[in-house]
Order: sequence, then C-alpha cells, then structure tokens
Amino acid sequence: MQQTDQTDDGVTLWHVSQARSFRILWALHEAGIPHRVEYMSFAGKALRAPEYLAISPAGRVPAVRVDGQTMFESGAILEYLSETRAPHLGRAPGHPDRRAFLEWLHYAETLGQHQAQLTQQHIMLREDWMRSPTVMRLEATRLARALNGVALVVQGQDWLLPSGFSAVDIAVGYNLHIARRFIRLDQIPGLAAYHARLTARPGFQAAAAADGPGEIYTRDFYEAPDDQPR
Ligand SMILES: N[C@@H](CCC(=O)N[C@@H](CS)C(=O)NCC(=O)O)C(=O)O
Repeated sequence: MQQTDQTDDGVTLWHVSQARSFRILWALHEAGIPHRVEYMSFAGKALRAPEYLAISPAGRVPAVRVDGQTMFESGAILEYLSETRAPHLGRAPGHPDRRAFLEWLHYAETLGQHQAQLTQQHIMLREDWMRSPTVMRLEATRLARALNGVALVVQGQDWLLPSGFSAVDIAVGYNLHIARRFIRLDQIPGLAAYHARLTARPGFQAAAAADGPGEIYTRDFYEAPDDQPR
C-alpha cells in the first residue's frame, strides 16, 4: 500500500483509481477536509490481505479511517462525513429534501450494480468466451433506463435536490462519470449538461487530479457487441 499526502486530521481513504472510492475522494476535496490517501490496486493481493479484510470485509473500496474507527460503504461514508464535517453536503432529518436525499444516495447503488456488471463483462472477464453480448446489451439498456430517472430531475434543476448541490450529486455524479463509457450521455436529454456541471466543479477537478493513474477503464467507450456467433 502506497501512502501519499501526509496531511492527516484523522481521515484516511483507501482508494483505487476510477473506483467507487472516487466518491469519497471527491467529497473530501469538495468540502476541503484534510485527508490522506492509501492508493490500492485491483492488481495483486492487497485488497485480499487479512489486514485490509479487517477494514473492509469483502475487500472492497472505499474504506476510510475516521474519528479513530474504520468504515466501509461509500453511501454510509458520504452520510457520515456530511454529518460530522460537511453539513452543507448532507440533508439532516427534518430538512425538506431529507427523503429525496436518502433516495438518491441509495439510488447511486442501483446505478452502481449495472456498472459493475458492465465492468465485469467488458473488462474483468478477459477472454471472449467468458463474456455475454446479451448481458452486455441488457445491462447497458438497464443502466440507461435507470439514468433516465436522473435525467428527468436534472433537466429542470441544476442538481438532484431543489435545495442545491449535495453529497447525492457526488454519489450519482460518480456513476454518471463512469456510465459515459457504456452509455451515450448525449442521447438522454439533460445528462450531458449535468455531467458538465458536475465536472466543472473545483472539488471534482481536484479529486480527478488526485485520482491516480486509471487502471480500470482504458477506453473512452465500450460498445456492446452484437449477438452474432464470433
Ligand atoms: N456498495 C459498495 C461497493 C464497493 C465496491 O464494490 N467497490 C468495488 C470498486 S468500484 C471494489 O472494491 N471491487 C473489488 C472487488 O470486487 O473485489 C460501496 O459503494 O462502497
């Protein structure tokens, strides 16, 4: 595990470039929370090492150390950081947008499951015979359908919540940033413009600069193959 950015007020992020841990990296930069990053890799065995499994039981990223404890699950981490360090990114109980805040925070993982399938099929399964063109097309369609729900909202307002930018734009925004490798965002009205608003934010750009060399997605776009026998 390589360690960088020695600034440390107690928040350490375990991160793989381009992975869901980018959500946390973005939130840390967006809110100006001092932190350090432990850069991990899917190559090798670091995510399966007993010391990492003690932090993240399924060997996934993100994980953080915060307030003297470790924590996994990006949605929970975003909520905790909002509660403890960045109230402007959260919507506390009683806020008029609280219900929608929770919906979108969890919806990010509805999007995430389709992206995980697409990433498996296009990238992680290395041999052609392991992949399924049917699953690739189906998951791309399901991801686009799920993104339609996001588009319907951001056509009428800048951010997912009427009260303004929040952690749910980070959670879902990460998905959108990856989804454009599988879905043509400009074919869903409102999505490309929302993506442009997200990526123009200084917090996003600082996180992108700190993301490290991408190791998952090497192509701009992964086209679903047709079903003809190869
Ligand atoms: N719901 C979890 C998902 C975490 C997750 O699956 N992360 C992926 C990277 S995007 C991972 O670590 N995969 C490694 C593996 O599956 O072994 C979260 O949002 O934190």
